[in-house]
Amino acid sequence: ASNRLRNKFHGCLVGAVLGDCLGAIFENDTFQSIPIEKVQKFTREGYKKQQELFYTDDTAMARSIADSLLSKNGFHGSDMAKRFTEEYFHNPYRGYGGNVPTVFSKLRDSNYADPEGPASQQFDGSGSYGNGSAMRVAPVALFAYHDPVEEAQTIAAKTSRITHTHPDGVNGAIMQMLAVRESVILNVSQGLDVFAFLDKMLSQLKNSDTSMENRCSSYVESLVRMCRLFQESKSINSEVVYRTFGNGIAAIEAVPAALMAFLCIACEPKSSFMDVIEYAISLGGDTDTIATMAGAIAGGYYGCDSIPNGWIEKCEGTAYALQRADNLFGYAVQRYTFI
Ligand code: F2R
Ligand code: MG
Ligand code: MG
Ligand code: MG
Repeated sequence: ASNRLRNKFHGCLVGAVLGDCLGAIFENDTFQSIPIEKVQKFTREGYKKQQELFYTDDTAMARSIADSLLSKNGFHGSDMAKRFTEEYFHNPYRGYGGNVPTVFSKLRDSNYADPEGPASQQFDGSGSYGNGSAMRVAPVALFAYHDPVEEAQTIAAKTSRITHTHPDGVNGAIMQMLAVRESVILNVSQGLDVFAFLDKMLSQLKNSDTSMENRCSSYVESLVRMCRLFQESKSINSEVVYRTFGNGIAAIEAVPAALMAFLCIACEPKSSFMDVIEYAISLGGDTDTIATMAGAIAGGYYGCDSIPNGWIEKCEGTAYALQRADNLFGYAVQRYTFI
């Protein structure tokens, strides 16, 4: 059982990196311009001709989250803010969102004294609703794996507020963390019960401290829509997903799109990690971010053994992801025995 869980931790973080690196190739392509066949031409053969596929801000920030949680044995706002910022100034060319660099500059200028302050000033005080805090949250699900779900939700919210304080940003990070957590809990050999998955997410979102945000209703609404779509048909094509949820940079579009990519594929009798990534990319739009989130969920579900070696070898940062997944596994196990 312990090896199975370790394999799922590996799959989760490596899956996130692969979704980012492969998805980045198609970033901003429209839904119509990338049918699944075009995606597969690259993900099955075309990628082999590339020397390396590079990760973007999604992975850069996820690494800072894992590093900070592990080094501080928990959430530490100033430390995490410093790591995000130093990583950004070390390499600002990872395709960061349009406005988030302002947060990094202000954090650095104020010596990280108020980790949520600069983010709360974004967009005239409404905060960012971009998907930038959901895209990087997977390590939180692993770090707090053996903690009560409320604790995991609180940490996810705190990591979000360093850059994204808008309720849709914060709740998007919580929703993505919950999806990753559940995928790691589930046993792939038992098959996926989509309705049980969605019911659990619904009750956790409703009962969580997201109610403080007063806007979790947007995501609750998305989950209810997912239930309805699956009630109508078990096989949902990508056009329905794209038209219902969108594929944009707003968390309220990208987070549900990523979860749907996982659910639509994983509920099929024969499915794989590769199918989830390809489906996620074929949605178009913010492909690196939709695929990194779908990749974290799918990797946590199927485990690292199910991930193509060719992809792992070509993508930048997979060795680091494996190492950090091991560290998080060690931490979670140690906490479990302590609890
Ligand atoms: N940005 C990209 N991809 C484009 C790459 C362009 C790059 N500069 C280049 O050409 O090299 N990808 C990455 O950005 C997304 C995550 O963004 P994040 O961290 O959420 O950024 P930000 O700036 O906070 O928000 C993004 C945009 O959303 C709109 N927005 C957000 N909140 C808003 C609000 N309250 N009111 C109005 N607009 C709001 C703004 O347009 C922001 O610029 C990921 O896709 C990552 O891969
Ligand atoms: Mg990116
Ligand atoms: Mg398409
Ligand atoms: Mg993106």
